[in-house]
This record gives sequence, structure tokens and C-alpha cells, in this order.
Amino acid sequence: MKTISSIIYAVVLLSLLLGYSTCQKVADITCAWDANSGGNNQEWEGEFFPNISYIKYEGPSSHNPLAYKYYNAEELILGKKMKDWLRFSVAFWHTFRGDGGDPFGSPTKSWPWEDGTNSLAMAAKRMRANFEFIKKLGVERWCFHDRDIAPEGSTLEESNANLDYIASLAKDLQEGTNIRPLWGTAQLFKHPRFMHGAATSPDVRVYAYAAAQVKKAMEVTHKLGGENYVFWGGREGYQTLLNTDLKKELDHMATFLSSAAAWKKKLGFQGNLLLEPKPQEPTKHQYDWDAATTMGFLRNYGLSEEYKLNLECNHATLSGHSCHHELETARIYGMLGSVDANTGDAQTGWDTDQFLTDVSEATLVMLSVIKNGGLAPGGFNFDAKLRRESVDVEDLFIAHIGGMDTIARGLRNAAALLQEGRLTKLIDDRYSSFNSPLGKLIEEGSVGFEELEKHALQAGEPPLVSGKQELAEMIFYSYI
Ligand code: XUL
Ligand code: CO
Repeated sequence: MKTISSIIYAVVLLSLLLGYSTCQKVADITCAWDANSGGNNQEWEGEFFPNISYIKYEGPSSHNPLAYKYYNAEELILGKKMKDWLRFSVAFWHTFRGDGGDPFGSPTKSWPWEDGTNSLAMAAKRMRANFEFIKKLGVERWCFHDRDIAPEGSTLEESNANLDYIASLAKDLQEGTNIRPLWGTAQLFKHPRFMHGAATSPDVRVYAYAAAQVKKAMEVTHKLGGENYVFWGGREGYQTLLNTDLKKELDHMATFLSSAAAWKKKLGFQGNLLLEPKPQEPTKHQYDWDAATTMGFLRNYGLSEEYKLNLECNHATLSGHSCHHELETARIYGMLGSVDANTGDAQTGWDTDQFLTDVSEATLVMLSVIKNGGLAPGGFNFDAKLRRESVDVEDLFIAHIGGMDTIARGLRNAAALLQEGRLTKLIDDRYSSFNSPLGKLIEEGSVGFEELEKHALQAGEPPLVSGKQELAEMIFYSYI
């Protein structure tokens, strides 16, 4: 039975490839390509977004929802183009696989190009739509999971063949453009086989399967010229410690990540490997809880040189931190790799993945990014989705434009704040006592408790010095 289905699959794939070869390029939008019975590509020879033209910068006074008011790609801020500070990326999974469904309700979105299947033809159609969307938005990056862009087959070989096919199409569509993946990743959380985890599954067969999937996803990311590869361990955690060997799972996760780093070298992939912290959801406890926990884990297992972090703002708030806190924690240790730009809802306790619209939050985020000298080869990936109730195609554009303008405003504000220097001075003044001879000796590590006791006995009670929090807030908000 398995052999028959493999033969049928091989025949279908061969006919697809023959069909492909009659077209000059899959990327040629006029090429009437119909991959298989599940899809109907004929009607999509033209544009996917015919009513939307290339999004332009019109400045802050514009009321056009389909124009940038603050993001001006080529404008220089602190000597660098806005597009190079921001390196925006479209998340394929939310933008082209998000259907508005939630645990209580059916999908709400019916994009005109969707035919209700998860066929290879449909996957190809979505990929074309993705490139038209990216071009019209005027960005140069996209992010994907292996299984968002190509359907899972009935065997790993079939899944790999599907992925290769779609990756070739994406490569063709990228040709002649500057568009490349900001990062790729493997979806190791949706399929039932990963219900106990992938690298931390108690089943060695699942561990091996996950390794094979990551190996392939890394190859595809490399082939497409991706700049980073991300690991988000959605199922790498536990539901209860009563059935969990915590030490074994952490050891396995480290071994898995070490093998991925070895594979990266063998592959010749130059990009960064990034871990994406999140405290929980879907697990009760995810091992990469937050930036500090994840950096501690990497250090414990000697992996700090091989990995950096991909920090997501909504994950930061779920772990009880601000996005700014997470970025600063990673930045000060040289571990800030990339950002999943989104935000949560102050009244909601889960990962709502909303587009960032809070200019204060964006300004704080950009303070860290500027201090970091930018994010490259990382960037800002919109791991954000439309609300269930937003069902117009133009909402996809409006959401991204709103998010990009918010972060662009954050960049402008943070640059002005840092250039003017009042906040920097306030912080420097606060620590100025450490510029004294005693402070210098402490920072050099050349005085111990005995000398310090002697000093304290002589100097007496230290005076109370104001922290100036209200002044700091007054300065910060005068830039918003
Ligand atoms: C889930 C999440 C993922 C990762 C990639 O909360 O953020 O989409 O960014 O797997
Ligand atoms: Co994310």
C-alpha cells in the first residue's frame, strides 16, 4: 500500500516538474502553472492585490491608510538608512496561513486566492502572493516555518520533496530582487508526533525525526540566502514535573542544539542561530523562559558562542518583563540577535500577537536597538496577526503599515532622545560616585571587604541621593 502511494506520488511530482520545465520560470507570473488537482492557478496569472499599489512615504500629515507617515526607507537617521536600522520582515505563517480561527470559532478570512486545500498548488499560489505583498509593502525580508510554506506529506521524504519544490519557487521569485529570508525555522509543535516535545521528547524516535526536520529546514534556509535560523521550542517544556526528567530533557535539548550548530558549519551556513524565549503556551512551562534563563542555559552547556536570541515583545510581557527589559538583558551581554515585533494586550493573559501600535513601547525598544548599533543580520519580523474580525485583504497592508510606522516613530524618537543626551546624562550622574578613586578600585576588583569596611567606618553614613525617576519620565515622554 505504501509502495503504491509512493509510486503515485512520484508520478504526480514528475508531472509537476515536467509542467514546470515548460515554463521559463515558476516566478514568471504569466506562466499558466497548475500544480495539481487541488489548485486552480489559471485565474491567478495576474495580481493578487490588484487594488493596492506600491506603498509610498507621504509624511505625517497624510491621512492615506495605504501610505507610510513615518517610515521613509532611504532617510538617514544617525547616519544610517531607516530601512537598515529596521530590516522589516513579513511572517509567512500569520500573513498567508492565518485564517482568523480561534479555539472557539471557525476561520473568518476567505482570501480570494485560497481554494480551501493544503495542496502543493495552493502552496505555490500563496508563495506568489507573499512576494507580491512583500514587494508592494517595500520590504526586503520574510520569515517562514517549513510546514507553513509547503504541505506535510505522508512520509518525511514526501514532506522534504514538497519543501524542495516550494523552496525552488521561492528562490525563483527572489531572483533579481533583494528579498531574502530574515530567518527560517522548522515547525516542531503542530503535528501530534511532537506532543511531548521535539528535542525534549521522551521518545528517541521523535528526537531523531525532529533532527531530520531541522536539518532540512536549515538547508532550505541556506539555499534561499536566509540570514538567520530560529529555534522556538513551543513544545520544549513540560505540563507536569511529576512525569518529567528535567535534567534529561535539558541535556537532550543542549545536545540537539549542539548538533544543529555542527550541521550549520558542515552546511557552510554563515547566518546566526537564534533561540526564541517564551515562558509558556502551549506548554505550562517552556524551558527557554526568558532572555536571562535562555542565556544561562546556553552558558551552562557551553553554547553561548553558537547562539544568540530572537526576542518577541509579547513573549516578554508573558514572562512578566517589558520588551525593553528583554532587549537590554540580551544586549548588555552581546546576545541580541533579532526581534519578533508584536505586542500583547494589557488585559489579556495570552500571546495575542498584535501589531505594535504603542509609540512609547517602540521608543524603548529602539533605545536598545540603537545602543546595539542595529540588529543586522537580525531585523524586525512581524510575528503579528490580524484580529479575527479583520477580514478585508487591505487589512493585511494596513496592519503592516501601522506596525512599521510605529517602529519608525520609535526610531525617530529614540535617536532624538539619545542625541539630545539629557537622559544619558541623568544616568551617568547617578553612577558618578563610581568615578571616584574608591569606585575605580571596586570596579577593577582590587579592593575586598576588609578595605571596604575600613572605608565605611571612616566615611560614616552615606547621604540620600535622589533617583530622579519622575525627571527621567518627564524627559522620556517629552519625546513621544
Ligand atoms: C510562537 C512564536 C513562533 C516563533 C517561530 O509564539 O512566536 O511563531 O516565532 O516558531
Ligand atoms: Co515569534
